[in-house]
Amino acid sequence: MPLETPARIVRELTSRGYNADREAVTLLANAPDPDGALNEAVESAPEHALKISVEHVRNVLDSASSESASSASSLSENGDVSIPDNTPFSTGTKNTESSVHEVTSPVETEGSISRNEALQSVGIEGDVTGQSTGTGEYDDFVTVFRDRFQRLSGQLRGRVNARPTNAVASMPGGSDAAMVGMISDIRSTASGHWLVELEDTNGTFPCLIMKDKEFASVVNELLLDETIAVEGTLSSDAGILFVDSLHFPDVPRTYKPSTADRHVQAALISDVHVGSQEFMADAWSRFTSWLHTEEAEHVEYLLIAGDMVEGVGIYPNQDEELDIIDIFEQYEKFSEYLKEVPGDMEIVMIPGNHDAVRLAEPQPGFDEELRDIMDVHDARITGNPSTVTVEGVSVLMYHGVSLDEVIAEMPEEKASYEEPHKAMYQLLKKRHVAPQYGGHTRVAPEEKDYLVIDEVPDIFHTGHVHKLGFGKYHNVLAMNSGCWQSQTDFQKSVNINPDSGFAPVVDLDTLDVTVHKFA
Ligand code: D5M
Ligand code: FE
Ligand code: ZN
Repeated sequence: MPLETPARIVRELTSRGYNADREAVTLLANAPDPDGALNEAVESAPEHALKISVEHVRNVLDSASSESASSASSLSENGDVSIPDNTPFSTGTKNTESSVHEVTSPVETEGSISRNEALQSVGIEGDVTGQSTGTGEYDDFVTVFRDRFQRLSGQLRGRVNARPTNAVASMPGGSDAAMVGMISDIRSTASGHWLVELEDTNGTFPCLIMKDKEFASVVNELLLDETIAVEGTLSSDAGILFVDSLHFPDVPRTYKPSTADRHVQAALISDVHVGSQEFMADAWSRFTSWLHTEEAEHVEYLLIAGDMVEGVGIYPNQDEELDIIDIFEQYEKFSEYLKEVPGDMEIVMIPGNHDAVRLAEPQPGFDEELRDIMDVHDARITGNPSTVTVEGVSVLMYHGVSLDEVIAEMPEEKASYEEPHKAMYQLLKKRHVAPQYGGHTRVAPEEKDYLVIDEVPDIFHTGHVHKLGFGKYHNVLAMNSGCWQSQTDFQKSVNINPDSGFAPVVDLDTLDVTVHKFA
């Protein structure tokens, strides 16, 4: 009897329009006649069933064992299975808490495994879907900036004895003073010092950071529009503040992340790009078949941080690399791939810049038409960004378009494509997922700024730059999750080497990471 790979069974079921419990797939795979059992399970499934359940398969198997059914084995054309290679290897990602292993061939599953769906819990906050009020008028921009400033300055005010810019302007020359403001300009002076203009709701005030100050190197991490606090001494005419210290809203160093009460794991992925010629279907199927194995039994959550599909008209000449040119067909295909994920896992997904929602952030979750296409798995669909609380662990999910900008603006050691998690640290430090306005990242004005990081998350999950990198920033796990698309022509032309086919898995009880490679 050949061993059947669960992946092949899942694919067969998927092609016939069914999703299946992992346990059901395992039972089918281990049946004496898997094809016969699968055929019978499908034929006897209730008319409107979307999912083949484990009870259903048991019934089929029970009756088969008494009748001794048999049928031609159309499923066993590549029925050989090999054990995953657990040899650790390096991906260049430095993190002592992580281990990496490679799964390059279909994986075997033994016995039945099922996840206890009753223990799973997912909560969502900060989702703009259905809440968007912005009309794009000038007033909306004023409102959203005021909201941003109020909330971020609130985080800083307790730490310095700040006064409004107009009050500082009327203080006697030489006084000590502190201010909280948004950066409206950064210039270097003729003598190599830095002039940073801060703006609050009362006006603006120029602040000078001397090049020989210990903290002067912090200037290269400042972005326009971010909110900071400064302390220093006023010039004799009270026209400028000489800065002695500078503060970001930041994450407290002593932040204690919450963890789950049981051993349960979440796979964090992004940038699937179905519809692109470079979408790695084989790696994806190896991943989803692995999810059906015992080794993945604790992986109960799958978080997808945007770019489900390749989309159309996203970048110039993108159409030359499209495998599927119709956007709806891309989502239909994506949902086929989603069906391969065990039915007893919870999926949460947000859109990215390739998805068919508005490009400006915050991006609402998919509309009804796309939800209908993707409802094969009861996935939770929420906006970009959103805070998703999984068994008590809060995960800030954000696609990551602003990372390109942070990486472009900052020196290599502070943010780079090789270490995308460091660019994420900058966003945590600024407590805003897209601090700089008017650049690459399009921002839609709303009544409140959904892009402010009000509460410190336990995990920060982004994608977009197609590089895998993770690390801890003040105990917050920052994870940028790679992609499922091999190098595109554009990426070749600019020397971007994507990390494709990786699934980082986080232990929600410890926040430790294991990276699994499927390509
Ligand atoms: O983009 C993946 C990464 O590649 C992200 O860092 C942007 C960059 N990228 C990809 N294509 C282009 C083009 N055509 N212009 C500029 N930057 C690009 P993603 O949007 O997730 O595919
Ligand atoms: Fe992408
Ligand atoms: Zn993207």
